[in-house]
Amino acid sequence: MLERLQPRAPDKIIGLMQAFRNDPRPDKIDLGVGVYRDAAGLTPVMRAVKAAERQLCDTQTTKSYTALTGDPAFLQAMAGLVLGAAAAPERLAMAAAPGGTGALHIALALVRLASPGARVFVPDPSWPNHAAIADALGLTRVPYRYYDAAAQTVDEAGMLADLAQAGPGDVVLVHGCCHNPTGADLTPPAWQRLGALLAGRGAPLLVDLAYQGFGDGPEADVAGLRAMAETLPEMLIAVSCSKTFGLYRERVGAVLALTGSPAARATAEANLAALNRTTYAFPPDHGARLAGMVLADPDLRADWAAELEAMRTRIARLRSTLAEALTAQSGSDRFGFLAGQKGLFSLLGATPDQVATLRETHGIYMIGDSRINLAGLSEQDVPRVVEAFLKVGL
Ligand code: PLP
Ligand code: TYF
Repeated sequence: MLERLQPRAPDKIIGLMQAFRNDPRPDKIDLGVGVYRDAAGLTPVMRAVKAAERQLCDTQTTKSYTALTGDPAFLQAMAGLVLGAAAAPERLAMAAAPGGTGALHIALALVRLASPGARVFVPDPSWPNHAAIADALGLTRVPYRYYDAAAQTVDEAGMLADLAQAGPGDVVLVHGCCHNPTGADLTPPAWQRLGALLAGRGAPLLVDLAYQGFGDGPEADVAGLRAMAETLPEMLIAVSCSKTFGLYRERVGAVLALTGSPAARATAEANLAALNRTTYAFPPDHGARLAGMVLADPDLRADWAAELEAMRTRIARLRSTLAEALTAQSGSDRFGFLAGQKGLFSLLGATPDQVATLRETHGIYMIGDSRINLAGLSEQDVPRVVEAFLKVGL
């Protein structure tokens, strides 16, 4: 039977990660996979997470099962971090999931249970897993205009025009902040206009929140989604703790589902529990518990917030350093947009040939659509990277 399986193309981002590892050149530069890196090129275990892990190791008395929806303390802490006071707890159904990817899968599976014919409106471009997950669930995908590549900004008029097609039973996927791959985010007034368009349309938002704290800070980065929680009757949020807590391989995430009433909340949560049960039963606990401990302990939380802020400012500094160097060397301001975009990623605007030459000739790795991870740069790499970008004709 298994010989009937069709071959599959590997995930392009994961494939590039492997190609980078296999490249023997000592001066290669990885601007590919989206993980935070410090000045030494490492993706550290955050200090507060390490401290919580030591504490957990010393005090944990059992590893017996938790609940199908995961550790309640973790979920309460995530609701506070993401939504603050913007959502009434009696309307909020929650479940832990393995990473933001697991949360997206469960959130879209919940949509499918509620609305089997749902169309998923996905920004163009977006993180490739959005399409992959919607397809795997058999949901129809509708791309909507999001990025104006010439202007390097959000195409708000195109987005609103396309989303006017969303109707009852559909779902609209948006990035909460630090859009992957463009780094172009909605402004607060654009969020308001999106909310006004969707209110009363019967098509809830599904917010993918994977980079809280990497843009303008942990509160500012969720201002848009909090405004939506106050405006819209229903909303789904798929949260990832991979970047914000540096917990990548532990697989920590959560679905937060804002429902229209307390009765709908109980039913939604029972359905989230059932989806978890049939997929992996209990979601992973170790990393989720660490995130919950960090957020609940004032000292650990303060240290985590300080380290997150240092990560955020390093990314912002690299953005302006690269933009300034490119501006100086090219004698034009065509790279100025890099400084103003948010989070790990921007699209350089290079052709596939230029991307290939940068990889093959210069040892500089980026995704085929010319997405770069700014945190992959070190300050001393900047002159070489700038020279290579201009040499290939950018
Ligand atoms: N959503 C976006 C836009 C991402 O870039 C990522 C990757 O980090 C995720 C969700 C989920 O990541 P993970 O499953 O590792 O938590
Ligand atoms: O976009 C990225 O690089 C990260 C990491 O299937 C990632 O979000 C990439 C691909 C994938 C899972 C995670």
